[in-house]
Amino acid sequence: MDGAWYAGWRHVFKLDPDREITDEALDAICMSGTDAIMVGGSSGITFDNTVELMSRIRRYAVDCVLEVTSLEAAVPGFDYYFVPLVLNTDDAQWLIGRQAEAMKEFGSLIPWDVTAGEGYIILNKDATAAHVSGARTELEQAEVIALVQLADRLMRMPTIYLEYSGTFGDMSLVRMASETVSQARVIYGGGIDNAERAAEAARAAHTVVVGNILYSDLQAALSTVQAVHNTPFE
Ligand code: 1GP
Repeated sequence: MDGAWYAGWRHVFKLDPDREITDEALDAICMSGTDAIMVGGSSGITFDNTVELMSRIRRYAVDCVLEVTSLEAAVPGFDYYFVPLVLNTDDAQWLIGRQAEAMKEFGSLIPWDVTAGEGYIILNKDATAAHVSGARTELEQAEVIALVQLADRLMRMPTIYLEYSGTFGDMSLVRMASETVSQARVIYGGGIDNAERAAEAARAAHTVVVGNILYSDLQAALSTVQAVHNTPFE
């Protein structure tokens, strides 16, 4: 993980191409001091809305990464790419099938030096991503840690994303995951809606992702940047 393009990212804002964001709000987000903007979402993602959002973010110097969840919306021009593999689904298309399809289609065009896999573990049963991918979210702690070990040690995944989108997760589990990994970076996302929660997540995970609150309380969202940057990973 040392030296990788995502290795220094502590705070990331996640923007959904399928949701409206004003120029003023986008300016504040891109100038906030966040380490990167991730573009991604679980529904309504198209080539056109992804290109549109990318070109607006590209006016700023901030790093911009696309989380690629559909072949149609694999847009060139981002700084970096994350490819999620859903580890807690029984539906193999979300673990490896769609990704294999993408390799078949675009393998020779993929910029490998700026592309990294995400071992995705979805832990909120109400998250759209859980519905879409058929994720088994009701996992015991030991089962989650087993997946983390598998992703880190056996698959050598560079990042492992504990996804609680829409709800604040179990920080003791996130901490345990971060303590378990030998080389992967643990990314946490879900339900961060104020500076206190951001700091709590920053103590437990290597990278903290803030999404939804950008659309409902921009000031609260912006306050998470400093909170994360002022909090050491323990
Ligand atoms: C979503 O993990 C991110 O993919 C962030 O979650 O939208 O709940 O902040 P929230």
